[in-house]
Amino acid sequence: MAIQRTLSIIKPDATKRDVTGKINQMLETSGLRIVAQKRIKLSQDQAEGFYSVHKERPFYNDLVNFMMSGPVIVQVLEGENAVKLNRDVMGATNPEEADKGTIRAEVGLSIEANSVHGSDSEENAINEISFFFEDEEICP
Ligand code: IDP
Ligand code: MG
Repeated sequence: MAIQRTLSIIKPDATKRDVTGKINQMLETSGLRIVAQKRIKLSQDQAEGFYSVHKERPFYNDLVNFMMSGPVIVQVLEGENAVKLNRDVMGATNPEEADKGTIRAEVGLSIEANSVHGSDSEENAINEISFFFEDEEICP
């Protein structure tokens, strides 16, 4: 399996509770390197655009508002099989269903406030990374 990159977001519930270091320690310990990172407040356009695949879902408006409710950390992770590895370390969408030891099980609060986002395919990873980062902002 080749070296991949994936987009990770630390969500507002986690920046608010000052657990970004704990989350990134879990990511780094798993073998993922943070090769780009910034702390930003999402605009309405950014939050709506980023989650546009979910716009028909009943939770879309709440999700957009939640993602604008505080700062987020957007970051690019790099490593062997990074897309799936990040999803494995994150755990299931609902923290109540996430395996013990995963970020969502240890840190997540609810199915919405589940602390982290991770790209779900290599193709989406490429698109999501370019949503937030210019090539020259990525420093492997
Ligand atoms: P994922 O983040 O595990 O890929 P998705 O189904 O892509 O899960 O959903 C995107 C985000 O939308 C979730 O991480 C979560 O914050 C929110 N979400 C998903 N399902 C629900 C729900 O049933 N109620 C409220 N929020 C949800
Ligand atoms: Mg998803």
